[in-house]
Amino acid sequence: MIKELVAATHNLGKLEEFIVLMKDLPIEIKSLADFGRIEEPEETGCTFADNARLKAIYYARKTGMTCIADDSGLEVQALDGEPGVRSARYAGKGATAKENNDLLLRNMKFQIKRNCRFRCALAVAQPDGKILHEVDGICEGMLLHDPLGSEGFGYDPLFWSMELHKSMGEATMQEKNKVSHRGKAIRKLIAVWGRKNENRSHR
Ligand code: ITT
Repeated sequence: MIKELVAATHNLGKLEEFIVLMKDLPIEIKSLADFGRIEEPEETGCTFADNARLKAIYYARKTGMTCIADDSGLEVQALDGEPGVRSARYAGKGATAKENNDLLLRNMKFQIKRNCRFRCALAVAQPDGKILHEVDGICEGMLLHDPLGSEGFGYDPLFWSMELHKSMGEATMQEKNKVSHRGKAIRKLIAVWGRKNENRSHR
């Protein structure tokens, strides 16, 4: 079982969620802040899974430790899955969440069909570049016409969760983690780790 894991993200919203979602595991979670300044890699993948793998391997090599990386984003059906893998840079490189959200609302102004989903791909890699685990998670919702709430990060205030009956921007982190794409993906990973331990103890 892994004892130490670097949550390899520069996104503080994701980092906080990782820490809470993995708090009951006997794993020490480190953040990239523990390793000084590390440049971000170019996210050249065409899918969330490609980019999660790319980031996990890149940061594992840079830190010399096992890393977990997340590539995630919002897919809006009426926009053929946009912003998708470009979610963080929808309004341009270095765009703020507000700039991305404003552009999305403009592009959806006359759309009645507002189905959307958050997707998350997670990859865990060793410093030698070996991928140990890959999991994913999806969270379905509807795109609001105006932001609601100030919790969470990114597109959360625009995302209406049918399960929670509120926007992700109104949900507490505990509520969000129960239904979110990242919560589902991390729980899959924890289940895989649990199964591996069971197999070992039966040998
Ligand atoms: P790292 O690559 O350092 O992890 P990032 O923010 O650039 O940070 P991504 O490339 O995976 O990460 O982009 C994810 C973007 O998708 C993120 O910036 C948000 O705009 C959006 N997003 C992902 N998960 C989200 C969530 O749970 N709530 C709201 N927006 C989310």
